[in-house]
Amino acid sequence: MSAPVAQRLDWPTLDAGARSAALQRPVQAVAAQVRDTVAALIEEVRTGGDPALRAISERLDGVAPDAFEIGESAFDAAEATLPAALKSAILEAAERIERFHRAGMVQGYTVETAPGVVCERVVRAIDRVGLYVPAGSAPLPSTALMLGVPARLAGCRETILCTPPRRDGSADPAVLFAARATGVQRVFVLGGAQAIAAMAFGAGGVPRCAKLFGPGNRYVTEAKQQIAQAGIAAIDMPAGPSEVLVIADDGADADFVAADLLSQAEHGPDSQVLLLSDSADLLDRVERALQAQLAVLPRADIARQALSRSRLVRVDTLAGAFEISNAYAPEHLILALRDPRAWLDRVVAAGSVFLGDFTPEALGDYCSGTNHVLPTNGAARAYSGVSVASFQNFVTVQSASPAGIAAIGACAVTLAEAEGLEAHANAVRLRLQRGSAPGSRE
Ligand code: HSO
Ligand code: ZN
Repeated sequence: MSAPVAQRLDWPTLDAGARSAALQRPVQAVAAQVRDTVAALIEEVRTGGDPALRAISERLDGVAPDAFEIGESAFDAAEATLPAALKSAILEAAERIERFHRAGMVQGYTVETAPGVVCERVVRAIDRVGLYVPAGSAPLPSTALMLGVPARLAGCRETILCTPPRRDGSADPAVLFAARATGVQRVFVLGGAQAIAAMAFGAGGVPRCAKLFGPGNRYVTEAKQQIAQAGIAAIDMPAGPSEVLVIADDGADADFVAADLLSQAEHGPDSQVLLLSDSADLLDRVERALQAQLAVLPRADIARQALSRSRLVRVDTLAGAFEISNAYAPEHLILALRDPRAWLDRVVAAGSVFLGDFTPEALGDYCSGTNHVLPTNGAARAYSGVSVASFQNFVTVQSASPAGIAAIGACAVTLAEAEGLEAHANAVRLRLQRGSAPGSRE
């Protein structure tokens, strides 16, 4: 038997310390070096503008194009190089993503909370948004769909997309095709922390964006974090490496489970993979299936590194597995269970849940309709995945008639007096007096 691919743990025998260690994400030593490098890049773009951006691209990506922006003819050329099957898959996926996201759109609403007092909430699109689509070891046209479709549904006036250059300075053609299919207006070949800074400040022809979206490597993630902390632009969510937690019972198909674990592990060496099962036999079978599938996986090297820090855990009961999962709050949760829907109520914290043997995460990654930009690193405890609402602001509106303020003014005055805020009380009293004066309008 070959060396184990992942750590095996027996939950009931672990003490509290070992349990919490088992649920640790791989240490994301946002090394001081990453923090400092990113801070320096952001500062360079902020103060140096276009020439700085060009110099950084040359230094880090080895290319400094005359213009970062993709022109119409480059879109056409990209489209011409793509196989027809890929183009129709992109369009097919976009359609289902649109259908699902459209159904979840939030409408404005109006309530008369007292006679003459009307309160409303209206929905407004964020004016200009910036999307980041990674293209490191694998270009991700699917990410262009996951961000571009809801941005269009939200009605954003302008949607900008940045994606890193390939060696020859061009952008990935499938990313360009997906961007154009979703209606993204402008695409720039610009990667890394410098792309985030360009969208945040406006540089290199990239206009300044109010909110930035999308996954990326440590530098991109750190740049988004720093930009958000400094209040320069908003971001979709704090992000980290991709992760999956699978809860499987004895009836699960070990080949399916192994394939799901590997599809997460192949994303990057820092991907996090967890399997919980009440069946030691299933864990054995999955381990064998992992070995077999790894032997022929093109990205086996990456997957092995991720798996070496991942865990296959035997638990006493499936109910216990859900407690562990909720504590961990995975980005993706796969329930490889005989009656998965019956367990769904137990899920409190997860980015996206996949029910049953025939629902691999890969469907959600690409084309079932849900979004794949999801909270990682435990953020699923309090954050949700990207939706149309992520691209909108919700503005409340109210109007009171003289009768309206007469109906609720006393309430405001009492509360203002209790808080010792006399100007507040006065603002209401003045209207109450004026409103009750002879000749005042109802
Ligand atoms: N699983 C990734 C998304 C992705 N997978 C894109 C394939 N392409 C993070 O949720
Ligand atoms: Zn994936």
